[in-house]
Order: sequence, then structure tokens, then C-alpha cells
Amino acid sequence: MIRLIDDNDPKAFSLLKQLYPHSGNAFIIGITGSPGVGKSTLIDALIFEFRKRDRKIAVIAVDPTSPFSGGAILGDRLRMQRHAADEKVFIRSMASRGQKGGLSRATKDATIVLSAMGYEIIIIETVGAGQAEFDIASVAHSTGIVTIPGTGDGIQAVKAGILEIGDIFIVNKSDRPDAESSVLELKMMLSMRNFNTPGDRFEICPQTPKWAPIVVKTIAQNGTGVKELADTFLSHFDFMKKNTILDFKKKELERIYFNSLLKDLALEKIFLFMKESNDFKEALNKIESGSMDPITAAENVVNIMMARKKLRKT
Ligand SMILES: Nc1nc2c(ncn2[C@@H]2O[C@H](COP(=O)(O)OP(=O)(O)OP(=O)(O)O)[C@@H](O)[C@H]2O)c(=O)[nH]1
Ligand SMILES: [Mg+2]
Repeated sequence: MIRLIDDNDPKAFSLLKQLYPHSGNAFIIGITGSPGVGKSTLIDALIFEFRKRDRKIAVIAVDPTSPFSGGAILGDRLRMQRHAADEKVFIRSMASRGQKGGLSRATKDATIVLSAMGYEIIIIETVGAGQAEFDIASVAHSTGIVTIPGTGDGIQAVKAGILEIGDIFIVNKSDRPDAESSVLELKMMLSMRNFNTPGDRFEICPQTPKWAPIVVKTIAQNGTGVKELADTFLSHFDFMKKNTILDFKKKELERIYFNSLLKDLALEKIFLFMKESNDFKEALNKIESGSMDPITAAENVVNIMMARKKLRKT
């Protein structure tokens, strides 16, 4: 199924429809951060921790940046290799670039499949955060941002708005110098986080308690701090469940998914329809003859179409 999704195969659609009613129970965790901060190593250690708690766990490693991502993806798989024989662990990379709606939708589709298969925890690894093609917060229930000490990553994070989308902040490679000051710096910046930011958009009413972002220090390579990290993710999940935030968040994510599906389907169908119309051909002629600019021409075609639709209704 995930291969069909990755290949953008139309067969995936009808299968997804059948699986959808059986999905929705998984806890979806997004792990993001700059290249090489140790996301895959950390996820490998997290799998270990969640398996100790007997959770069935799936990982999707997404690589939205490099077009020929064999290297990075192999690296991701390699770092999680020790779980290959565990039938309650599933690890898959996704690199579909032809996917309509970008990787967010492909990943969302994959979480439906995995959730229907009974995976209780689904971790999505992605490089960077919030870029146009992949907004991790539009798929995950809980978002972990990985940074490393002494890179000035904290400062960059503020600029990119990353501070706002994170629920849990991880200072990995804390075997390096300056780990403690990085933790303090992050905590300080988080204490100034504006509560009207997108990360807090799930505020349901003023009485709803707010999750205060937590900073966890880890050494992914030897597992230091990873138990605490696993506990923190689970307690965030419990917090959201207890305060009805999870239901609210799930609805919001469904809305986002619905919107992106709608855009994809509309684009596909309406665009094809428009291209076959005489208005399209006329507009194209006008552009080619230089009598109309492409912007006006595009507006005109859309307006004519909309006007026709209205006429037909009345
Ligand atoms: N010193 C130290 N090195 C680490 C730690 N965690 C990971 N590394 C190393 O950092 C390198 C990158 O680790 P990855 O897990 O591949 O990092 P990543 O963020 O998944 O990388 P991309 O997927 O390419 O963005 C590897 O050589 C790891 O062994 C750590 O806690 N301390
Ligand atoms: Mg990786």
C-alpha cells in the first residue's frame, strides 16, 4: 500500500477509503531538525524504548530535500537496522516527489495505512520543519525538534518559526561541550514563546490547560536521556487526551487533509476540464499573439468558467 502511495498510483485511493474507518488510533510523532543532528539515531533508540513498553511502532523517514536521496535514506534505514527482525517494528522511507499535494499528503496517507494495521506509535522523521512542501505539524500529534549544542541552532530556530511548532525540544549530542548552556538558552527562548503562535493554535478555550514545551537532553548514540524522552512523548499524548486537545487536534488535521485532497482533486479535474474548453484555446491564442498577458488570460478563463457555473445553477 505504501509503495502505491509513494508511486502515486490511483489504486491507492480506493484502498485508502477502505482502510480509513480502521485508522485513527495511533499516536503520531514528528521528529524534525537540521541534517545530521542525529534524528535517525535518536529514533532508533526511541524504538528500543517504546518496544520495552510493548508498543507496536512504525517509522516513516521522509526526505523532501534531495532529489536522489538514496544516500540519506539508506543512512536512515541503516541506523535503525537492529530492529529489522522485530515484527512489531516497521520502518519505511518515502521519497515521492511526484506526489500531488506534496509529501505531507503522501505521509498522511501512509499513517492511515499504518494506523489501520494496528501500529500504536508512528514516528515521522523529516529534515527541517515547516517548509512549503512538508509541514510536519500538519501530520503529527506531537512534534519533537532536534538540535545540537553549540551550533547557534537555537537562534536559527527562532527565525524559522521552529520554536513555535515544537512540543518537545531535544538537545542531542549532549556529550559535546556547551550542552547545558544550549538547554538553558532554549528554555529561555521557550519561556518567551508567544502563546498565540501556531503551535498553540489548538487552544480550545481559555480554560484549556496549555502544554508547556519541554526540553530534553540526549546522547542518542548510547541512549542517554532517551527513556525520559519516550516518557515525555507519552505524557504529552496523555495530556492531550485528558484535556480533549487530542480530539480537537485530530479534527484540525483532518480538515488540513481534506483541504489538500480537495485541492488535488479539484486541480486535476477542473484543470483538465478547463484545458479542453474553447475559452482556454482562445486565451492561449491571445497570449501567443501578444494581445493579452498570461495573468489576465488566466483570470479570464477562471472567471468565465465560474460565471457559466452560476448561470447553469439559476
Ligand atoms: N557525538 C554524538 N554523535 C551522535 C549522536 N547522535 C548521533 N550522532 C552521530 O551523528 C551522525 C548523524 O546521525 P543521524 O542519526 O544520521 O542524523 P540525522 O539527523 O538522521 O541525519 P539526516 O537524516 O541525514 O538529516 C551519525 O554519525 C551519528 O552517529 C550523539 O548523541 N552524540
Ligand atoms: Mg536521518
